[in-house]
Amino acid sequence: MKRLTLSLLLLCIPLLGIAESQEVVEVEISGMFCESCAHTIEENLSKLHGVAEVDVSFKEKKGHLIMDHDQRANFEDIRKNIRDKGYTPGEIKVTAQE
Ligand SMILES: [Cu+2]
Repeated sequence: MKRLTLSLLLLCIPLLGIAESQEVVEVEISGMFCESCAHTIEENLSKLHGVAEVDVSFKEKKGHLIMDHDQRANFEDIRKNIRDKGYTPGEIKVTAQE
């Protein structure tokens, strides 16, 4: 029983590590005129290397990217990815190291 508890603890340590080191990036996006624009950008951003999750809000005119464990966002790649779909990226900032 004691051994099982220890194994569980050891399993949890790397999981906590992942949770702490995930970077969240916020990017302003202009040029969207409907929900489907947001969806298009979202899909394209999700193809970027190291991106775990993407959420683009048409209302907020912003996108949020959660990076994979130990991956840092490349702002230039994000800008290029958005421009490739015909939209205009604005300010990009890291909002959290989750
Ligand atoms: Cu649209």
